[in-house]
Amino acid sequence: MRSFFDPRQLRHRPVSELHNGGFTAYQETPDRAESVLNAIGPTELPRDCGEGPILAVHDAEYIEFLKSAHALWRDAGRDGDPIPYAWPVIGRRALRLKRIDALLGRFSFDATTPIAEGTWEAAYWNAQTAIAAADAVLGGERAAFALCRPPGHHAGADYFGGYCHLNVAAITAQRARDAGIERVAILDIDYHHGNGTQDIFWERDDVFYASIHADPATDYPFFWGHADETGGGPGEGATLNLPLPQGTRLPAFRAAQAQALDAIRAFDPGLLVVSFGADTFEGDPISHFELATADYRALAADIASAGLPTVVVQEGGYATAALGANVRSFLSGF
Ligand code: SP5
Ligand code: ZN
Repeated sequence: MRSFFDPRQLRHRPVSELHNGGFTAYQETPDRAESVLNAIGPTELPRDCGEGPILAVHDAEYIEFLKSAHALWRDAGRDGDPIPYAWPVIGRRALRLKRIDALLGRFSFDATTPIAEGTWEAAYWNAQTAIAAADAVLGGERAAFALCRPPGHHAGADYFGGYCHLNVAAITAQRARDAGIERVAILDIDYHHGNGTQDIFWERDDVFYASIHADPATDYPFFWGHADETGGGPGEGATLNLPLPQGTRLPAFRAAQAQALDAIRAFDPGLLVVSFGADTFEGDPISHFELATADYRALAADIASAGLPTVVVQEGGYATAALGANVRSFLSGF
């Protein structure tokens, strides 16, 4: 399978994150990408398609913020990495505040995702990597893999969080729409619900979003991903949430995925985007499902049997030493 990656994706290197009330080493490390690269063999560099495909999903003021946040933080005399701490939850008035701390709150939904010096550059090339995989499939490949890092599915049109800045699955889906594919489906099998992807396509009937994830009653991101969230307005019925309990193993996961694939087949998309997180792995340090390395091949084989042109984008997976083997197992199922 053709795979894409750009080494500039490694330039996002926050030092620490707020976790369970203290600061711990940042989990979403550049080593994750190295683990995958070592396991899957050579990847292709993306070409530079510019900001157009990013702005087809994300708000222009949010992109300007991402580019400038780290410099504004330094201008304010700060060390370390920018982390938000106050949010405009009540009323969310469209105040055009300039102070970096206000901007950080305006454009985020959690405090776990610092913006480091190289974050914009990494996010930009991360998006180009996804676009390159999309273009390969739009050009006739049966399937392609984008080694996306940082991940994307928690990022909304105008917010970051959950280790994500640009929503690579959404950018991929929109790229296909703009190339003339009438209906696109996204299957999200990261351990966490992809709240950003759901928000972006909530009211749309041209992009179907199906997610299998840990029950948000017990797991991050808590406020999205419950089974009764099915889309709004014209998008009613084009969102499918299948939360599962902690401790889930292959049989229950596979059954949920079969249900999602049935719904996707009924939607009859011209292209499938898979948000693949390997944080469902039994050895994952922050998650609580019990999938084994060989299980990923079985899950991918089920997805492949849907017979749809497919773009796989990497999302989470924090058991770094095993990540490469888990991704290789998944890709082998195609
Ligand atoms: C893309 C992705 O996988 N993002 C995940 C972001 C998760 N951030 C918060 C996780 C909080 C986990 N709490 C774990 C408690 C472990 N005992
Ligand atoms: Zn995750």
